[in-house]
Parts: sequence; C-alpha cells; structure tokens
Amino acid sequence: MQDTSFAIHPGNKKQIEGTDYRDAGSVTAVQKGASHLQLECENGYVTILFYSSSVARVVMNPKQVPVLDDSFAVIQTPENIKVDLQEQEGSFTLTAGNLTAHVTTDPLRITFLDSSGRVLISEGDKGMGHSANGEIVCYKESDEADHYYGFGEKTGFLDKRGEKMTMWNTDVYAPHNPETDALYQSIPFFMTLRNGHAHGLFFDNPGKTHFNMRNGDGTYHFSCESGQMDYYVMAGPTMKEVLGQYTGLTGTMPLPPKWAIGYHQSRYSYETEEEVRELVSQFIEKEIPVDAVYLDIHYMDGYRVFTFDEDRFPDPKKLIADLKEQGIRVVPIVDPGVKEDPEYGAYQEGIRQDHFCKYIEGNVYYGDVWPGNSAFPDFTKDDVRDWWGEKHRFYTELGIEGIWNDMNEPAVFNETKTMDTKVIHENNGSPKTHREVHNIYGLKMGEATYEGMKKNLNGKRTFLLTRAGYAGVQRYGSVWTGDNRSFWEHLQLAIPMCMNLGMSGVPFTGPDVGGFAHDANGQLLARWTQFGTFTPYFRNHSAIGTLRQEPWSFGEDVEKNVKKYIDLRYIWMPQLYKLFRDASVTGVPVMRPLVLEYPEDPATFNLSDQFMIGENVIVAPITAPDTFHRAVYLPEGNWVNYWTEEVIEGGRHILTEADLETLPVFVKRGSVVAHGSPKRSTAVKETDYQLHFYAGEKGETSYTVYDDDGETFGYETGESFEMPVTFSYDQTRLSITSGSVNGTYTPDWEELTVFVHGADELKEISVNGNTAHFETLGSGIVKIRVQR
Ligand code: MIG
Repeated sequence: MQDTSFAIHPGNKKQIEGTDYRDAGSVTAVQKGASHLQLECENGYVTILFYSSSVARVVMNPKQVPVLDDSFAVIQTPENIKVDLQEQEGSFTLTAGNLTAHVTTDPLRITFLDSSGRVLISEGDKGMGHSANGEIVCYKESDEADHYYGFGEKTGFLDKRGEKMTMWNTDVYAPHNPETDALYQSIPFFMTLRNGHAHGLFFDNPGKTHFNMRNGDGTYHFSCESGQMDYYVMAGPTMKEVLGQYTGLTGTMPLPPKWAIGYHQSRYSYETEEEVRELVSQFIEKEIPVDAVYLDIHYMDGYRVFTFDEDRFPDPKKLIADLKEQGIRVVPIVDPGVKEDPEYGAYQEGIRQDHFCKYIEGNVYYGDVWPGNSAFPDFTKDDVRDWWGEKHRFYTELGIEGIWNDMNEPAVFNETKTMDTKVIHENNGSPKTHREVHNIYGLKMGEATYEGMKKNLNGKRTFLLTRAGYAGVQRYGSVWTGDNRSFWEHLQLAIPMCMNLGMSGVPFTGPDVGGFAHDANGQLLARWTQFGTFTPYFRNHSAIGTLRQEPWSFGEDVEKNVKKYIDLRYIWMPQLYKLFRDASVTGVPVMRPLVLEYPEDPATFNLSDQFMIGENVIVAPITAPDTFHRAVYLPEGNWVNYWTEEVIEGGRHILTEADLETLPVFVKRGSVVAHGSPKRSTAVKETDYQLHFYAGEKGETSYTVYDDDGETFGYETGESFEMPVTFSYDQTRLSITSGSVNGTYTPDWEELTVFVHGADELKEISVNGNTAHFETLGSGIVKIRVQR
C-alpha cells in the first residue's frame, strides 16, 4: 500500500502530535538517593540517575516506578560517584563533576548544564509526557546553531538537522533514497554540535522510536509507541568525548582480526566448490589480493543453517583448508530462520529444547523465509544464545572463523516484512512482545554468534558481519549497509551513511562495493573500489542475476585500476590497523566526517562527500560518471596531495584532478601515516613497515606505531607492540627519536623505513641522537632506516 494515496490517509496522523498529550505534570512526591532522584508526578514516575561525572539517565514510566535494569544496549553499571543534591524552592539541582541536572517541579522540567553553567539540553512548554494509547514522548528545545550527527544507518546527508527519522529494523530491498527511513539498523543515539561544543543523547528503547528534528518551532522531540521514556545525556564537551561516553555505556568494537580488514569478495552466490576454486585461482593468477570469500545461501542444504549441500560442496573441510593455505578465509551466511522440518537436527533441538519464539498461547511462531516455513530462535534467552553459539561448532570444525548474519531484522516474506508483533520474547523471565523489542533481534543474534564463535575458536579472534543491529551492535559485529544498487547515487549515499554509523559508535562499516542489485559497469566498479579502499569494511558483493562484478569483469583497464586500489588497501593496512586499534579503545571511528576534527569550521558541518581516515587524511571519492575533477574542501593547515606531493594551503575549496586511476587523497602537513607493502592477503607477514612523515615548516609530531599478531587476543594481555616515534623538524634538520616499546609482541619487521615528504631543504637527519645516513629519492622525499 506504500505507493497509493492510502499512505496519506487522514487517519494515519500520529496521535502524538494531537491533543491527548499528557505532560508528566507537577512533582507530587520526591525520594532522594545517593546518586539519583525519584519523582512521582501527576502523570507518571520519573527517575534521574548519574552513571558517571559526565553521563546521566532519565527514565519516565507513565504507570509505575521506572524499571532500570532492562537495557539490551547498555553494559555499563553506574559508577559509584558522589552526586551533590541541592534543594531549592520549586527545584532540585544534581551535580556530578561535568554535568548538572536542574529539575523544576511545577511542572516537571529538566535542564542539563555543563560545569561552566552552559545549557546543554533544556525543555520549554512541553517536557516529557505520554498519550492515551501509551505512546511516550519527550520534547527538547533546539537551538538555531544546532547540528545533529549519529542516528545510525540513515539515508540523506551528514547533518540530520531538519530530518524526521523512524527506528524499526527493516529489510529494504528497494528503494534506498532520501525518503527511505527505517533501514536494517536502529541506533537511537545522536549528538548535538552547538557552537563548537557537543553533547549526546541516547534514547534507549528498542521499540519503534521516532525522532523529529524538523518541528520548526524551536523544539525537537523523540517518542515511542511502547515502553518507557528512557534516555541518557552525555556531557561531551567534544564530539570525541561524547563518543567515548556513549561507547562507555554501550561498549566499543573489539579489535578485529587483520584478515577481516582486508579485501573481501562475495556474490549471491558462489554456488559450488568448483566455482569457489575457480574464483580463487583467478585472484591468485591475477595477483589481486583477497582475504575472504563469502558463501551466500546456496551453500546450504535446502537453506538449512548449519548444513552444506553435499552435491555442491562435497568436501567443505578440504576446500576451506586449501583456501586457508592460500591465505584466504571463507565466510558463510547464517540466517536466523530455522526450517520447519522434523527430520532436521537444528529444528528438532530447537523444538525439543524450547528455543523458538512463541505466541503467548504457547504455539511456535512460523514465518516464511528462504527455507520456507521457519521458526525463529528467541535470542533474548541466555540458554538459546548458548545453544545457537554452540551450533557454530559446525562451522569452526570445518575451519571457518567468520560468520555473516543476514535477514536478522528479522526479515520475513509477508506484508509487514517482519515477525508478528504479538510474538513473545521470553527475555529470561521478563517477557516482552516483539513490538516492544523488535530492534534488538539482530543485536542478540549477533551476541549469540559472536560469543559462540569466540568460544569455539579458542583464543582466535572471530569476525561477524551483521545486517541488523541496535545500539551496542559494535560489540559483536561489523555492519554493511544492505541491499544497495549499482547506482552512482548509492555510492554517494554510502559516504554520509557510513560516517553517521561511525558517529553512532559503529566504526566497522561499509557498503557492498560495486552495488548489490542492478548491473554495475567498469567505471562504477573502479570508482567504488577506490572508495572501498578507505572504508573500514571492504567487500565487493553483487546479487543473483546481475552482471558479474569481480575485479576482472570489465576488461583489463578496469582490472588494473581495481587491482591498484586493492593493493593500496594493503599498503595502508598498518595505518588502518592502528586506527582500528584506537577505535576499539576510544570509540572514535576509523572513517570520520571532517566535522569531528574541525568542529569549529562551518564548512564541515554538512560536508557529506568527503571523509577522513584518522585525524589527518582526507579522502574525496569521485561519485559521478565521466567525472575527472572535483571540488575538495581542505580545512585550515597545509595539505599534501598523496599522489603528486603538491603542498596545498587549506582553509578553502580547491579543484582537484582525478583521472580514472586517481582517488583524491590529502595528508595534512606535519603528520605521519604508516604503510606496508602490497601482499596477496594479510596472511603474508609485513616485513616492510614504513612511516611517512609529511614535514611541515617547523614543529614536532609524535606517532605511536601499533602492531600485534593480528589474530589472537594476546594483545589484551600485553602481547602487542607499541612504540612512540617523535619527529622534530626545522626545514634543514630533522631528528627522529623512538621511545621505549610497550608490550611483548615482536613484529615481523626488524627496521622501520622512514620516508620524509617535503624534505627539499633537509640537510641533516639524526636518529636517536646519532647522525643518520639518508637516501634522496626525488620529489622531495628522503628515506632513512631506523632499527626497531
Ligand atoms: O533477500 O542471501 O542483503 O547481501 O546476498 C535477499 C541473499 C537475502 C540479502 C542480503 C544480501 C544477500 C541476500 N540476502
């Protein structure tokens, strides 16, 4: 009914904006705790509590004292902090370090301020309330200066000011355009940038939530048709600190194995063992690097998860071992639907052990997916997640180390596209309807899969790719952006989408390179691969019935171009790996909008067609056909064209040339990036570790080299290699000093090669105090070796 006038039926208008909104009203009773305040109001119950000196939570329940222990996203428990409570006539003030909540009681309104008294979040005529049908809503004042980032996986531009968004995990095969709202992931978190200062807001409700940043009357609001009004405020004051505070609550990404960051090749589907072997031999013959090959739904026996089709894949163990020998991993798809088949083990166990989602009356819920009529594990139950995780022994025993979760919104082939909202999730004795917790199905499936694989792999890191998720999904998986198409517009759209996923705590993301549905063409594949070189997740994937889009599918020129950029991915691997490591610690993403580094520069506020890798590298992809130049915004400072060594003054827009073989990349002067050499996969050890220093006029720069074995959890107990290297420079003289090494891991490389760019006037280099011999390479580059 989407495309008929029924979509604008007058009866569709949301109650929430109607007349039956009931404000929480005045406070009628107060209970004070050490770090919280509990209020009884005319129309509801409210708890305000502090999690840390920068994070507070507000919960309102219209009917009863709020439930505080029901989050699926938050893994942090409140720190035992001292909250100062002051009571004044008609108000309370709670202060904990960097954040103050000022609560007026008649009517209830909550204002959050930072330690300098600057208002972060305030309420005007309307505050929190609910409507007769149980919908809960919260209004906040917006400022003319506000810019909004985050909201997870959304179409449209970077800044979500003026947008209206719905969170309801949905399998959207088509279309993906600016009007497409709910997609596969729901992350009801955003941050506000206001005059250079940032704060965050996380509305933790896994039902169908709405955000309206378009009210136009000086407010924005968020609401949900079910559950409690439950939100967290993060004090910032920088965007990076907000990310730290948000990932403090919901967790950071575990460091992926190196192979997960390499180039991946997929297709719906490589259907037989023979086809897979043929594919791999092409990569080897053509010397195109590849770290993983995917098996889509055709590998299974009648789409039964935890099986292989014996005709198509007679000896999966041998196949997987042979590929592993070549440094290539196999990643099979696993969907949640378990085929209703009384002679199939997973179904038998699921029924006998009561693992599937049921109606309240006790009958199992069945939905139609690939295997036909299927039952769906209830991943809210601990024992079901353990069971599901353990089932992955089937894969790990075959030598598989990574899993691809699809259809976990969950997607069902019916009118609503998902499970009946009346179905019950048992949730370890605290049952919820599917309506109330729809958005966590993929998250909990991810948890089951990640934890199961991790356990089965005995100390080796696993890799999970998931289509659906909720806040916190970064703890388990990387996210690809679903069924895009081979459209230039979808290449454009992926840039802000991935940047906002990064701004929502999910650093490991990327779109299907080349586009999933529709036919790709050579130029599109080349440009998309160039972009993919710098997206955290890098996989070429395409749909059944579309033109093949492996690197060699469009002739030799395109193949050469694509190979150049896949090689480049491996050249940049040491830098990317370090950024992954940093993201796993700080929550600050690998791929960033420029605004994250230049929050005072208005030119960055909605800059959606270029991005940064770390703090000092700008990537400006070409996203239109037959286009060989583009405008690039370079913020203040001096920038070096990665390809030509040209130094360009920033603080302005430039026009840059980009023939078909060129992806515009700029490195900030005065900074350092790590490089390696091209290799057929990450299985080949790096022996050529390079630091590229882009010398400025004068100054000092420090870079910390990071490395570890790339595949175990040893780094968690100190088996890593961290070495600070400092560059002090004054045009004619450079001194390089390596600091003491942290960690017990010994890298495969014995010496570092340092390349100094912009070294035209360099006369003298010292390494750790001793005059060093250096080689002059031309283009103002010199080369020096530094012992580890
Ligand atoms: O509805 O498994 O997004 O990547 O190739 C189609 C087949 C189901 C959707 C995924 C896509 C995958 C496809 N799947």
